[in-house]
Amino acid sequence: MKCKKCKDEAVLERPCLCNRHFTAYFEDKVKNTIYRFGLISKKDIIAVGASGGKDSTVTLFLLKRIFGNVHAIALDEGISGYRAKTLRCLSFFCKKYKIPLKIYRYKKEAGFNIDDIAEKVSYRPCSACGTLRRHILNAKSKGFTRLATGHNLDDEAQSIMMNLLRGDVMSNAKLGPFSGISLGNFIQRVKPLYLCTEKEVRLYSLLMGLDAPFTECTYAKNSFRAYVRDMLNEHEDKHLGTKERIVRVFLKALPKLKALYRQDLAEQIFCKRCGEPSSKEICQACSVIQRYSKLPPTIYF
Ligand code: Q46
Ligand code: ZN
Ligand code: ZN
Repeated sequence: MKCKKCKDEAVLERPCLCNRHFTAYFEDKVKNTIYRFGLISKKDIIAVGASGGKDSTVTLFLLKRIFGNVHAIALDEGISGYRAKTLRCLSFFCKKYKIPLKIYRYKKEAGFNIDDIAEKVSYRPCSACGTLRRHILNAKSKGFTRLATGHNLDDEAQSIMMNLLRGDVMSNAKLGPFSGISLGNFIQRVKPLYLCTEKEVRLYSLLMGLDAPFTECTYAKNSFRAYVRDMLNEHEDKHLGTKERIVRVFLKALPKLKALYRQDLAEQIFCKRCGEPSSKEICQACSVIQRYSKLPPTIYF
């Protein structure tokens, strides 16, 4: 396979580009996404929700290059055999590129590790884990004007389909490159890799020698997301461009979806326990903390 621009050996089939042209194509795509959707401006104080994985590491790397000043915020959920490794890589990366890094631990912020609750309940801990992640990231992003995440096109196509399959259309109104609820105490979340496929992000990370591990959380196996991901990948193999089409059509419908749910999304009060914005008297994160703190201690025989 030869690059369609210079006839050098191609590193990617679609689009068919060599190392040099792919790198330029990828970086242009990210910059265009930022400018097209107005995700970040020079005045912004940027935090990146980093995990040490390839997506958030590529996001950190490119935002540092484009805007010069970025901070990394990482969470340690307390998942053995997984998070320690990615956080080690992240610390190394941040040191190398002189990016300030703050790590917050669930154990300290919520009082328990995800492993602690996983061994006491028969269901997957992902819902509790995700609720705490959103909550802690929002609470620790005070002082920043943007929270960038590493979500790519594959992630977005999966989220759109997952919400549709659940019949939860309102959650789709919170998606998009400029996502979440841009109100009050919620930090604005942005997704610079929104139009980049997972394959492109992985290749860019490899070509730039970013050394981000491609590991997956132990609890991700057999999850609903993994099911939708496999389904979309299978469809993509047979019908090239499926995921891109889902996201492009979704982007056309998004303004109408946001308008439809504007009222519901705007309704926010402040949690009686933690003071963070919430749609109920006690926010979801505080309810999670309350529920899991009451679990009996594990008895080892
Ligand atoms: S980290 Fe947490 Fe994920 Fe692991 S426990 Fe589930 S939500 S799968 S992205
Ligand atoms: Zn080329
Ligand atoms: Zn709360």
